[in-house]
Amino acid sequence: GNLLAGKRGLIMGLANNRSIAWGIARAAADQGAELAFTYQGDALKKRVEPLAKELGSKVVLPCDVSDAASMDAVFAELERVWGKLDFFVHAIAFSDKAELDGRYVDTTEKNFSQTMLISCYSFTALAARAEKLMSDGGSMLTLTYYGAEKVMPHYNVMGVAKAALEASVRYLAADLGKTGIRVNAISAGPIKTLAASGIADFRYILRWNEYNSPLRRTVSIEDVGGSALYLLSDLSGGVTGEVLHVDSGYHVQG
Ligand code: 0WD
Repeated sequence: GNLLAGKRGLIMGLANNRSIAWGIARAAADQGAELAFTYQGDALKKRVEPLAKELGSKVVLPCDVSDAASMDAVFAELERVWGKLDFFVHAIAFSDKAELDGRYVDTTEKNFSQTMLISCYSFTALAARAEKLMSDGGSMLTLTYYGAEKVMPHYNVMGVAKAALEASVRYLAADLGKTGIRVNAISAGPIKTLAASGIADFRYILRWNEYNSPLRRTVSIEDVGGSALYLLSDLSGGVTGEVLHVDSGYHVQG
């Protein structure tokens, strides 16, 4: 297909071939997009580089979103090599594993701030930088979870951060719409990735979703990739500020 032919996109949050970012990147590359990737720290470099190469990407850069200079460096390099950007995907979240268990009320100030910074503020910080490369419009996409809307077991402070992230999607959409930039989120059902392995009882959560969603199955990174294609391409030209549930319909029933 060629839904994204001629478009250049930045994918952030690829950790390995089970990452949601990988499902989105593969779908985008399949539709003709030219991609750049970032990885967090040297440990992930050796995992991300071969994956990027597999999709023909020549731009693979380090980025820690808790460091402003590191984000600046990414966009300076994209400006140098591409001059413009058509889309970017933010598939990044972090919280202290110890707090994805027990009670939300026991959250520490330190982990609350860190979770909000990396899982919520970073999307806004990156949007501000990406805007400068999107003078002819563009599409920005982040990943969220139902724990933003309803209390979900063990999601705790991450649910609070995702609620703030979903609100920031709406405010960013309002700010950036005048220049044709669209800002949306996908609320994905649970998928067994590296980040998810930090959540206690995750296997049980997967099974619960399988039994209690209209489609009677969990979703895959390919499901998320397919829906991302719609939001990243001109097919969704009239859509902004939206949170699209890719969760086998769990949110209407669960
Ligand atoms: O069930 C799931 N897996 C769901 C995930 C359901 C609904 C939403 N999501 C969201 C996550 O909250 C996240 O926002 O999707 C996004 C992608 O998550 P993923 O694909 O499940 O997880 P993973 O493959 O682990 O990638 C997330 C990556 C990190 O990996 P690890 O596991 O090493 O933390 O986010 C990156 C990192 O590569 N990351 C950072 N990148 C730059 N700077 C930072 C940072 N400070 N912190 C984490």
